[in-house]
Amino acid sequence: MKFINVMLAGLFVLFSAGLMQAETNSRTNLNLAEITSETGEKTSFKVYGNCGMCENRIEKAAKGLEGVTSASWDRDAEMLTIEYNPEKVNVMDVHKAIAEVGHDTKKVKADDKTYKNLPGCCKYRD
Ligand SMILES: [Cu+2]
Repeated sequence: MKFINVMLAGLFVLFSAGLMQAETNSRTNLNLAEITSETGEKTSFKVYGNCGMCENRIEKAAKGLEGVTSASWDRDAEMLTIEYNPEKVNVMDVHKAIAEVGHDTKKVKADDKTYKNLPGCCKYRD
């Protein structure tokens, strides 16, 4: 009988330890999620373009970079808004990636050859 009590006590200790461990894990995950959202930054800058095709091209180029979590280009204002993790990507890389697909940004100009290959409706320079 005494033996069974010891066994039960032992099981109880193991069980409690398991629960505490599980709680610690979920707390750690929560903290990581908080840190990630705290380091996420948002910024907007000028990106030249015309149409819906431009919008897709610009957003795709920005989102193609690791660390960029969202990208939205406003056709009327010709402004791109991105959310990104500054530990993984810097904004200058985003400017470069967009210029590489043919769109001038406030800081980086697309080269003429790439620009000439854009569809007619996307030619934004005059
Ligand atoms: Cu276009």
